[in-house]
Amino acid sequence: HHRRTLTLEQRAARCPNPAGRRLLEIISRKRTNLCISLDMTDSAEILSTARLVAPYVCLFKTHVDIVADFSQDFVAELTAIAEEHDVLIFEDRKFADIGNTARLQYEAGMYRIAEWSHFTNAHVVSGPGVVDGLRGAAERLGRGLLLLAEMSSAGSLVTGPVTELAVELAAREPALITGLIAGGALLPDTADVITMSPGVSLAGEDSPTARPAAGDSFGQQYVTPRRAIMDRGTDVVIVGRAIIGAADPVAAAKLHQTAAWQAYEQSVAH
Ligand code: 6AU
Repeated sequence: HHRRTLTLEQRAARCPNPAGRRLLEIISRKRTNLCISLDMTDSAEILSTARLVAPYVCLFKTHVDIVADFSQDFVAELTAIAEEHDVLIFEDRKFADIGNTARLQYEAGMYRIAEWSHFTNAHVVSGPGVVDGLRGAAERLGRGLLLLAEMSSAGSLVTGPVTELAVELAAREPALITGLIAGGALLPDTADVITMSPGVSLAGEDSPTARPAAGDSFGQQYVTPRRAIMDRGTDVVIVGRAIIGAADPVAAAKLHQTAAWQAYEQSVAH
């Protein structure tokens, strides 16, 4: 089992990034380390699902470029739901260009991601300049950056030197790079970096009970919250279709929250 040395409260108190600190406080207060991936294309559907699952999650993850009827009113509404329920927002934009283009994509265009998203993520395949492109708005607005250090999809090339660069940048500057997207912890909890893992489902490949749905037809691969959190040491599990595609999304959210929180608590108990 992965070893944690700090409590959530200790991690929150020393977290050098404002969005990261708020997230750790929410996780501890609401007893949930579940991030819901709201991968739906209709804004009304996203908002109604967000309202239903809000009590059970710490983070709403969006892909605004798949929303057919995107508007700033949609963002305002999602923000209101998030504030009412003590949830933060993570736009899963996966910036990957040169720094200057990433800067414009983050701050401008019709989405204006930096204005409303507490967290966003970036690939480091183009080198560390992408972080410098995102830095200005992130520091001005107190946002947190998450770097992709590993991916959940089969055949991923986010490995080796790409993983190493993401880990090195996060370890060097946790005040800006508040987290890593990875299958498990790549740094000790004293590094002040929050790990978030996608590719999680109660029907993951190691599920003892569910008939394993170990992936989808596009190369996605799933493990259970328990494996991601207890065995691999991740902090936050990102769950999409196992909740939003369930017959009863609220029941599925509760089940994933409970499993993920129990796994977290067991991995801090000494
Ligand atoms: O639970 P799912 O498979 O329905 O959705 C997983 C979500 C999707 C992906 O775009 C995202 O997680 N994701 C990411 C992220 C969060 O950056 C990285 C990755 O390696 N795999 C992955 O699935 O919205």
